[in-house]
Amino acid sequence: MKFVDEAIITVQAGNGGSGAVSFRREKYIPRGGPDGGDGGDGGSVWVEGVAGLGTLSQFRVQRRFAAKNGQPGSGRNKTGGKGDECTIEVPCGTIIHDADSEELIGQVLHHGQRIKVAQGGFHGIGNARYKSSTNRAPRQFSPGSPGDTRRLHLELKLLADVGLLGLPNAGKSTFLAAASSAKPKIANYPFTTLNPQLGIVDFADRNGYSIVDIPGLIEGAADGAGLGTQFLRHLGRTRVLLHLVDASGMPGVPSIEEQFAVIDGELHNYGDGFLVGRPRWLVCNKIDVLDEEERAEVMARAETLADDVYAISAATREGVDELLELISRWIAAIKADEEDLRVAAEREAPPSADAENPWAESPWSAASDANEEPKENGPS
Ligand SMILES: Nc1nc2c(ncn2[C@@H]2O[C@H](COP(=O)(O)OP(=O)(O)OP(=O)(O)O)[C@@H](O)[C@H]2O)c(=O)[nH]1
Ligand SMILES: [Mg+2]
Repeated sequence: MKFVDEAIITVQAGNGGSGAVSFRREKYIPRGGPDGGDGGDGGSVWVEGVAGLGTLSQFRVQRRFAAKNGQPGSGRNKTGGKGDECTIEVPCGTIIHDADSEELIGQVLHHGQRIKVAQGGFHGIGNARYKSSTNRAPRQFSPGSPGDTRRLHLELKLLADVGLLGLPNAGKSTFLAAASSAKPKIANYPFTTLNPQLGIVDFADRNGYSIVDIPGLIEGAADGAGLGTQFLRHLGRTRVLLHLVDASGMPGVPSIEEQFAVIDGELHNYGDGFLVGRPRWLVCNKIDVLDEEERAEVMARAETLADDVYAISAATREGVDELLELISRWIAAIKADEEDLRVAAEREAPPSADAENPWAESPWSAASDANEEPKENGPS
């Protein structure tokens, strides 16, 4: 199964309706003036975020989207009707580029956010409006202008603060279920999780954060083995990665050192290794099956692998709340640092000083607001 979180689609806005050439013809009024009405505007194409959607796979089936043309004007000064808009629903986290120029068109971050991706054509003018003192019977009119047609490259990046990494069966989905109200599928076989899942960790007294669970990685994933590394892109903007290992030591389960090395190797092979430098905490899971002595031994070994090491049982929730608490503080501290950097950069004047801030170019910084059309002003 190939997970589709990229798609190329073609969008076509409606053409503007032509203006009409017409003259009043009524009994007893022999030479009525011009009464050709204007055309209607062509419909535009919009992309809109919808919270319930999780993939771009629908664009494997439908790749062309068109809004309707405006109607031509007609006699008796009748204006043509506007062409209907076309709205394309996408998951939140969809980035839109022009597929040909590679220009960034915008990012759909919130439910209900709308971005215009193809402008409908402007209406043509009917001959009634060309009437002047020197030309009382104009035959001029203008045709409507054509609507935009463009190819769009859509790319989905889930928005998450925390990313889960690990071999199949490490217990990532069990952890997500313990940490949030998400209900991922959990089973004792590899590749239970086939699509990324998002869960929100809620706190009564402060902001929560989101966790993304991706399918397990295996050796060679960077070269396409298993479900490959196509999901690693979702980890690209997280603030901390939790690398889960199965520490149960059960028969058939590789040692934590082996598990760690496989994932570490794949991170090095993915892209230009950009995930390697990310904050990554090692989480030894399934400690419920270990006694005190075994736990101490596993943790001593884990500490030789990583700086930040935790022990949990996702199944019994032991250690889970403590870990969630630490993550909350970590994220709060990073956000405070980002804010300091932003303020300092602003004080030192040139806006380009933002380059200091690693999150400045993040697609999730609020930079896309210019593209955001308030829904009330959107077409009905
Ligand atoms: N004893 C014990 N079993 C656990 C624990 N956490 C998960 N398991 C079991 O380990 C198996 C795999 O759990 P999942 O959460 O599906 O693992 P995963 O990492 O999401 O696996 P994939 O989706 O296949 O990559 C299931 O049978 C879980 O019940 C734990 O803390 N203790
Ligand atoms: Mg899973």
